Amino acid sequence: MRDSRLPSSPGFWRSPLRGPWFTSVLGVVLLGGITVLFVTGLVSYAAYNPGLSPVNDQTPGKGLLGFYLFAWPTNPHWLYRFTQGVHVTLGITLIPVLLAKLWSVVPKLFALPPARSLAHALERLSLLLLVGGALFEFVTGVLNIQLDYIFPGSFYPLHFYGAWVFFAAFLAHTVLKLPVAVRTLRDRRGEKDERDDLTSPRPGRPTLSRRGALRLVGGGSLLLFVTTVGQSLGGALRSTALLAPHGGSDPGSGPGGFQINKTAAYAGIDAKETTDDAWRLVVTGRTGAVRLSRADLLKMDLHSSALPIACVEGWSTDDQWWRGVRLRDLAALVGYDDPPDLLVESLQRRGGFRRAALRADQVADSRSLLALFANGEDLTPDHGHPARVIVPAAPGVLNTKWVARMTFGDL
Ligand SMILES: Nc1nc2c(c(=O)[nH]1)N[C@H]1C(S)=C(S)[C@@H](COP(=O)(O)O)O[C@H]1N2
Ligand SMILES: [Mo]
Repeated sequence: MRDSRLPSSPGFWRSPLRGPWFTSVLGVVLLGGITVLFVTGLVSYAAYNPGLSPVNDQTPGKGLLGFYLFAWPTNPHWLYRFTQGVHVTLGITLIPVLLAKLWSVVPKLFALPPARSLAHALERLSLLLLVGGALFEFVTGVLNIQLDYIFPGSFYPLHFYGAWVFFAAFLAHTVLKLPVAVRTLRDRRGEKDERDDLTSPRPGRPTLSRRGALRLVGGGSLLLFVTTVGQSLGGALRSTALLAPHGGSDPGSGPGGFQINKTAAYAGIDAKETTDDAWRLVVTGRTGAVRLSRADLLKMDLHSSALPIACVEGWSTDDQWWRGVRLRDLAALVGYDDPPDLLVESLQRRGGFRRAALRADQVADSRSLLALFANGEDLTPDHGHPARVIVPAAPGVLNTKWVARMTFGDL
């Protein structure tokens, strides 16, 4: 057992960097960071209108875990741009910290005997959930923003349930370890830890101080931060988002020159169906259904609003100038002075997000439009010509493109 060639022996682990101080610093950073990730993640789920089932989510209530769900507001209009930008940018920035933290405690993974007591067995089990949960959440998150939708089923439920498992283990771990971490940091023992189960009993020669190692981790985080954050900040900084999947790509210039998620070609939109002659919008409500041509829509009151597109993947656009018909005017057209919920369906037949449901307060907001124009010109095919929905503060996925049908009524 004491054979230092085996990872179960403390002597196997020689790095002089390991020790309570190093682990505590990283732990305290993660305590703050992961709490923010958890909160911004939960609100992102609420913003998705899961309650409007089964359109937006197949398992809308999330049982007990949905206790906190609330109606996502429409103000300020950049709300989701902010919360989801923080969620994704912070998640990416924390990757080096997480990896360093796991590295700093890895000897414990191999420690024998597997359990010294029932309490010790329970503690190790909770660590399995903690480490497994952390890896699961970071890996699924990164895959989602890299547009690799390889999950069995939807990303949302996986990342959501995973977050609760992870956060429960994280809370238990915090309760157990925070007092020790605070004591360690307060004692400022920095470079000279006493013997404990993190410090190597026969450390190798240091090539880097602990503070130096922390600076390295911080430098890695900073590098990830500056190559990611541009996708949410916009303006001239957008081109610095080298790491972001859409960041480096140039969305072009002119009125349609802002980020495109799924192109018309990807969505299988047939240009013949979107001409003024062919395209009709079917609006259904209390008084029945009406079919509107683009010319009919242009005869209605047109309004403008400056709103961004903000995707769950973390990227967002600056405010764009949209012009079109207010959703609440369309509701009034089919018998609702007081707008109800709205189901929007796209012409699109394959891939992507073909329909989305909006809540009554989103429909009622005077900035919510069925947009026909962006930045003074007809919508481009990729941005949803002939008509798309745009709603303040909402996730991009609710801004359905290539709209064909709108059904008003309580969902
Ligand atoms: N019909 C349809 N509408 C859609 C999508 C789609 O795949 N199909 N993607 C949504 C998502 S996830 C986002 S972020 C926005 C992106 O809009 P943009 O491509 O104009 O930037 O469109 C939304 N509307
Ligand atoms: Mo999106």
